[in-house]
Amino acid sequence: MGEQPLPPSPAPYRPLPPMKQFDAIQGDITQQRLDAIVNAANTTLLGGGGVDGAIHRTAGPELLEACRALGGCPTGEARITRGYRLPAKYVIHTVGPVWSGGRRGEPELLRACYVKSLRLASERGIKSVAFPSISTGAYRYPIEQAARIAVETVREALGKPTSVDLVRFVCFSAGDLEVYRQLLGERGAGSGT
Ligand code: AR6
Repeated sequence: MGEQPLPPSPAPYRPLPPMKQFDAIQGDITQQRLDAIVNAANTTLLGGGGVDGAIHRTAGPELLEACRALGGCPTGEARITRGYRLPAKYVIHTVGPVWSGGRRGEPELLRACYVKSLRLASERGIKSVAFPSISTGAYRYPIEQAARIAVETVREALGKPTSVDLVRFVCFSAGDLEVYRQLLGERGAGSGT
């Protein structure tokens, strides 16, 4: 056999556009070492149970002090503080709607939580954000409907100019993770663009 022809010379190197991604895991959001974690707070911002309680316990009393200075937050809006003793640098506090059947603006308010949290993140140049399943605990929003809003809203936001290039949904239960995985799988495994 003669010599093999040389392979064609490689195409010139062109950097790919930045990949924006989202994924879902099961875990404790307080342990996430991302730029920011989102808190499912209440309008007082002064702490509570569920993920709010866990975040305040891990962040320490400085977080409560910082929240007190904010003077509350209306439903569907978001505020930002430092993360203090958390591995995350920032906490974005957002207030989800209490579920009362779905005809009192709950879907729009829940959507606004994701939109406004990501807007605040981008204003700070934050690159990675972890979300809990907002409103689906004490506020009783049905998980399938809430997760669909979460995934669709985040997918949309990552398609627009933003500093955020990773969004992680941190599910507390295996059942919630399954719901998110199904939704993420519907259009490719978590690619946001
Ligand atoms: N990491 C991730 N997810 C968690 C964690 C954790 N450490 N702990 C709980 N979850 P909830 P809401 C999940 O009730 O429905 C608070 O008292 C939980 O399993 O924390 O928005 C506030 O002060 C569920 O899937 O938030 C408000 O008064 C999800 O987080 C009220 O609850 C949200 O459940 C807000 O209710």
